Amino acid sequence: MKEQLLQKWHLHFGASSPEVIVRAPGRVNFIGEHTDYNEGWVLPGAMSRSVYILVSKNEKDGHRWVAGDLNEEYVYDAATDLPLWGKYVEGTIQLYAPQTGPLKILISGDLPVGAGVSSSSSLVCGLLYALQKITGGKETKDDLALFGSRVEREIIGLQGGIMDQFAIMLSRKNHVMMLDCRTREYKFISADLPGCKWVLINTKVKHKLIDSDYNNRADECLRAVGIIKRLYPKVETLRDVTMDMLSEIHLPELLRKRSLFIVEENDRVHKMVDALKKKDPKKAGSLLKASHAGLRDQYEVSCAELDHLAAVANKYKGAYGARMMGGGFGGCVLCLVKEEEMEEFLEECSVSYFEKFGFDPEVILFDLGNGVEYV
Ligand code: GAF
Repeated sequence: MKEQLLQKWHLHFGASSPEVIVRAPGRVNFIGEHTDYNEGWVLPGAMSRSVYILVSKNEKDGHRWVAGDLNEEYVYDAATDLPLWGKYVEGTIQLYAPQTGPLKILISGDLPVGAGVSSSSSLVCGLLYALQKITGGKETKDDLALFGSRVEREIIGLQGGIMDQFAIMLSRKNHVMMLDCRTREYKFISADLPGCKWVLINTKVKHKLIDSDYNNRADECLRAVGIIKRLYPKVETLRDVTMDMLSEIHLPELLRKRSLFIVEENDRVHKMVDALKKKDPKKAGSLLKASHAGLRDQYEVSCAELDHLAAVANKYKGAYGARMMGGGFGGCVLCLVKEEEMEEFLEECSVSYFEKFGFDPEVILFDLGNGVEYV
């Protein structure tokens, strides 16, 4: 991989080598969806598939940024009308290292974009890690993850949480991270279940969360908290809400559904940790199924393609369970499958998907890897 990256770099920037090369993985999330911006719990990990970011100072020639896989190159000045990836680059530099001079940047890798595996946060976190090396910054990876989440909120305008950035920065090979999004404490748990494999199937329905209903969901959660607070003043976010509180309070139906999903999804994170510790794939699978049903019916962030794949997977005898993953409105389904059934399972899902929608989904096999690192 490094050789290929350097070749691309030399093609665009000539003979000199980059000062730093960073690998920033994609994020998978086993369970705990949309709970992060409600200060709840999540259970993500880092994928083996990654974005690579190569950076050097470029005092002489000004900013030159290249998205290698898109064949897009920008000689940047503030008036340039940037595509979304360029806005992430610009925002990260402005927020973390506004005094750094012009940079040569090459972005490349094998992480699908718009598939719900957090490619934009991988870009931001990878760039932060590279900029830290170039500027000699001393922040911890936790601090950098918080910078990453600020880019999303303050520059791009997505009211997201901290899950993706913590997973991308801090993950540990073969483990998932149980992260408390209020206290920011985390611990690692082995995600190995005997005789099983986790796999992603990408609907190829691309989503840009900023153009979706994502921010409306964050807003609905805040509105629900506003009402719940009248009876329970100590409630700060939906993390503090219990089933008993919900049964006592009269919320408008829409807000009741959203709140119920978050309360139940938080509970499922704890139950999934327990299932992983007990090496219980049946329990893990039933939690995935329940999570998908909630995301579809209560939180309403799924789509026909995700629902179809999840339904086929959840009916398949050799699969324990499946659910849509990430922000929603497109992207991937995460499935837990018996190892010896994997081939047939993927065939069945692909054929059925093609019959219904007229194009093939993409199978994404992955291992759980480490967080950002220098290459
Ligand atoms: C996106 C956001 F960026 C995360 O913060 C999280 O809310 C996720 O959607 C849904 O769980 O990836």
